[in-house]
Amino acid sequence: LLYVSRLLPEPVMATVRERYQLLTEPEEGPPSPAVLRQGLQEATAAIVTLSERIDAQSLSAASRLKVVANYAVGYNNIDLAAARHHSIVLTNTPDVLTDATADLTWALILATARRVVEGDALVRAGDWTGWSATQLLGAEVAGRTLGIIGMGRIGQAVAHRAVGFRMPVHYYNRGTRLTSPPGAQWAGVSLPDLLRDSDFVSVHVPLTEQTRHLIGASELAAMKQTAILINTARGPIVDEAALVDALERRTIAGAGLDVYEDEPRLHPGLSSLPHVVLLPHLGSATWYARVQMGMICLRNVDAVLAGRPAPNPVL
Ligand code: 8YV
Repeated sequence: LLYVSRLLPEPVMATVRERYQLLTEPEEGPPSPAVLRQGLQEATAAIVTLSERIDAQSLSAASRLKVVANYAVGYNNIDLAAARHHSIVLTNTPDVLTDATADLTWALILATARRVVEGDALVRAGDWTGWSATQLLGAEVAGRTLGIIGMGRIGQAVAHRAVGFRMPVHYYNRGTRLTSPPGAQWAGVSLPDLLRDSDFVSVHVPLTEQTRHLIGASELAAMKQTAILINTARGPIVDEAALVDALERRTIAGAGLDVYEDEPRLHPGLSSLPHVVLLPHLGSATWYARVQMGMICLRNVDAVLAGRPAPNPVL
């Protein structure tokens, strides 16, 4: 018996239905807490999304559950220690969403720097009165310094794309030093140096107790007044109240956000700022990535239920 917490793209659902008996028919929106609890309690395998909070209590009641396949690369929605304690295998969906998320990061870099959304709104509203030498001037992107916080799979994919823009990449990483690929200029630096020198600061670390509010008031204050902050990782890595304050006081020039501290709730003030671009957590939202994420979940469920090791365990 398989529990799928939400409706996934049709090719995934078709494969799910071919191979498994579904515990309940998933819906487009979030499951009610009762349905989620029951799903975890009765199923032998579950596919859940990042928006489903899987806590110690629900895992301790999940006596039949062998595997939770998280339909995401991040897994901050799941109590890892509890899963480990109950010997429930937890898996994620790495790699297939790396390019999609890196592309979206660049969409936000370009959209914020070049005021794409403001321009679109102006034209749509019928307020464009003609070309002007001073209208909607933005920031230069090519040749500027790109700061990347977290050089894992997605951070590196963002850095690779900087070559075409002739942008030196300053990265802050806990791990080992990386060698620059041909044509690129990558330099490992400290976080204060990265914040001081970067024209674009992009966040690519997972959400953990160590990274919560990694970017707070003092980090924002350390950024250039002309700098733009991009977050396609996790909302709580940035102190949103401090970010709104910095944007209101114009101590930084703008922000491109795909993730928020308390999704889908927006911090008051954020939506009225003209120099931010706000997306509804679309990082992996391509057909390719979202279908492959589902197929990876199924591969992991298949393996664990057949007594084989999961291909993408996070525990
Ligand atoms: C998902 C994500 O869209 O993979 C992740 O960690 O944030 C996104 O790919 C989302 O988490 C759906 O579960």
